[in-house]
Amino acid sequence: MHTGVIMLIKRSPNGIDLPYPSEITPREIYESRRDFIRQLAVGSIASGALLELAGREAYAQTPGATKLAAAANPAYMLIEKKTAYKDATTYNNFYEFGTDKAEPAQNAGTLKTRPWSISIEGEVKKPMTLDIDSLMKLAPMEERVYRLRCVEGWSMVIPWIGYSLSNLIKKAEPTGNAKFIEFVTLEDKKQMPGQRRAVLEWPYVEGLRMDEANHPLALLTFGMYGEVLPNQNGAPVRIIVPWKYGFKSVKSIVKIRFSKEQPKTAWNLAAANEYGFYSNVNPDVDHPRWSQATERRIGEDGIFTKKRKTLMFNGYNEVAPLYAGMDLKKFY
Ligand SMILES: Nc1nc2c(c(=O)[nH]1)N[C@H]1C(S)=C(S)[C@@H](COP(=O)(O)O)O[C@H]1N2
Ligand SMILES: [Mo]
Repeated sequence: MHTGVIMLIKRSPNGIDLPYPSEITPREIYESRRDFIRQLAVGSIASGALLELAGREAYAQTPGATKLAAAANPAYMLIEKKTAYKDATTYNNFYEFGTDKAEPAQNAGTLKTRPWSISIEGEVKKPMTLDIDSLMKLAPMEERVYRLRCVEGWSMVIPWIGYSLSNLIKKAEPTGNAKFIEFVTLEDKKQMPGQRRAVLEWPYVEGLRMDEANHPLALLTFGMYGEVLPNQNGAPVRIIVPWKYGFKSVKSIVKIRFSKEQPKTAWNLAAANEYGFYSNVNPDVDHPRWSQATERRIGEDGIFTKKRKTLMFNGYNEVAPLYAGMDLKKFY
């Protein structure tokens, strides 16, 4: 599905930047639309994409929020209608600010995202503490439109901003013993009032196998919709692992630890029979209490709206080789 779009959008000299609306002249818009309609006519592109081309719409969000410049990476621009900014920032799971979907947006104002540093520890040749602003300069920022599928059965389509996590891993120089990587959220009851209740073991922890973490899709994420992350979405830095259920995408990270052993994970600690370490999106493996075969796209909640089929690996088939020979019913 991606190739069609790449063909019709003007390439910049480095071959990867898509133009921002402000850089597109009316004539280019006209011509690309014409090409696009031709593509539609030959049936090589999904019709929903037409809405998208009409402009990478000017994102209108939080008044006064810090903009975050990024070049769109065409290899990762999912062609689906993006979730409304309002929905993506008011319907959240971030238990550190409450278990209700509306609470993170209401309560996350107490989170202080500057100064902020991340420590890189464990099986690395270069353990270090990185200030958030230097971390943001480690690699060029890219915009990538990913689908996020929550284990609860809903999904969103969000334009994230960040760079492949592999850039940071490379800088840390993992030792030969580093087989896994663990991510730890901030723990501070003052800033995160939800941590006063023992709904999960704090701090929230998650982990990936080293080869998963090094997959180019795994995104160290600093922004969304053209701006820095709102607090409720995991400011100032989180990961997005789009082929896994949303809970693997840890928010507000303060520590990244490389290890020999598979790390513990917050949801596995809470309910091991329901949430495994891998947690790949998989329509064929039901949650013990509900089916995972379909999903509700946030923003499409009419009474007559049909649910969408959930795709294996959330549609990111390129990760399949990571699990070759593994029984994904066993390693759920
Ligand atoms: N620290 C932390 N990270 C977290 C969570 C959380 O409760 N705490 N919730 C997870 C879940 S269940 C989902 S679906 C996604 C939601 O991300 P979003 O609010 O940006 O859509 O964040 C994940 N990351
Ligand atoms: Mo989730």
